[in-house]
Amino acid sequence: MTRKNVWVAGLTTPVMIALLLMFAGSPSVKANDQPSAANAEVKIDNFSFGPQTLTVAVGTTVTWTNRDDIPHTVVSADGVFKSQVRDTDEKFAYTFTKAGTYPYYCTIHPKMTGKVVVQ
Ligand SMILES: [Cu+2]
Repeated sequence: MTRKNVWVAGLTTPVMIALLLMFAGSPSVKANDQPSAANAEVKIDNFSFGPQTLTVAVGTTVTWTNRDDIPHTVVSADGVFKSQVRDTDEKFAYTFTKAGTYPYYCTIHPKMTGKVVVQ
């Protein structure tokens, strides 16, 4: 080894170790900061969806929870998603992977409507 190579090797090894430690420590932090793992909630209560219009980012999982003491459904007007009948405290979740406006309603009570806007 020349003098120069020894110097480079001596400098590089601690840098490599530091980088390896940074990468080794990062996955748990990244998992928590994942923007694509966003969640949003809609509550169904007193024959209405709240918020009636929900705006979310692409990749967001929206969970509807029936807080009413009456069964409801969450059905996309355009056939994009369709829940089964959700009884009290039952949930339905859908992940929106494309931007757009998604109107939906309850098939048991068609006057119950809501909208998810995905940006
Ligand atoms: Cu309903």
